Amino acid sequence: MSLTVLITGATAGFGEAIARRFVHDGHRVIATGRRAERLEALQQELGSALLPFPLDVTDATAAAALPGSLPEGWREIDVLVNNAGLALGTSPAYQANVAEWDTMVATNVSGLIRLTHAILPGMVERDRGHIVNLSSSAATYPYPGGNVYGATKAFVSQFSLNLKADLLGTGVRVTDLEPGLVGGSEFSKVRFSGNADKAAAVYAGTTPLSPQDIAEAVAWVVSLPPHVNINRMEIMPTCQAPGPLAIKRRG
Ligand code: NDP
Ligand code: 8X3
Repeated sequence: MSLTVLITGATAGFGEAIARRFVHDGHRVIATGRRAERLEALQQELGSALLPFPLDVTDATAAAALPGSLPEGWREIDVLVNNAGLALGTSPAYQANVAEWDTMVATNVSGLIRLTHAILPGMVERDRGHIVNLSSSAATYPYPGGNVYGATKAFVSQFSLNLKADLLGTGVRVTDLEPGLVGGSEFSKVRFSGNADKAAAVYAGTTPLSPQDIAEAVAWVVSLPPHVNINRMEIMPTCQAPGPLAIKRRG
């Protein structure tokens, strides 16, 4: 069965890989993000199964207008992949830039809930659908400089579980995906304001997960029979593990 899949943040990284994967699997994709030219390029590559639809998730009016603002024939969304998100900076909380905190909250939290709010009623009405939220291992495991980024992802994970509670008795599924270290996307470049050396250092000497690995996980949870719901999935590269609690010793 061919699904209609709306992906936020499909101009790069995971979102772009997820778009490619769903189109190759025979589904239709509404690819969103702010960089319209990248969405157009993706359509050139993948053809008419992909609809480029520029959308800034922090634009509350545009989010509320969905899915009514989509072209006829694209309004019944089967899968919403809430992927758009970002981390900005790694400063400790007492030195952080509050404008960067605001941007992370506006994108990772407010953007995600507004998209969900716009699309969920149609899914409930049709009694089927699937919301896949991109959280992070940072939702569970804190690290120095993660502060607001980690907190936004903890919100995403808890929101996902609470959505599932509200949707009990409907056919709508919710999955919270919590990846650890993933390379091959723009995530670290964005986090370090375009500093390529700092971004590359994050992955030095590692074999991180790839955006294709994340696309594989999303494709798998969505492909399961309708009575199966993966609530949350934590996925890390083999070279990563949660660490022991830190202890600061005197002297
Ligand atoms: P990228 O930076 O490669 O991609 C982020 C995407 O989000 C881009 O397509 C960007 O599109 C979009 N985006 C950012 N802000 C907005 C906005 N205001 N409105 C619409 N789209 C927006 O990052 P990744 O692919 O690595 O990350 C994807 C998701 O996965 C994020 O939520 C991230 O937090 C999460 N994640 C990433 C991990 C990693 O190690 N890479 C690990 C765990 C989770 P555009 O700029 O064109 O709008
Ligand atoms: C991205 C993974 O460890 O940089 O969510 O927070 S991490």
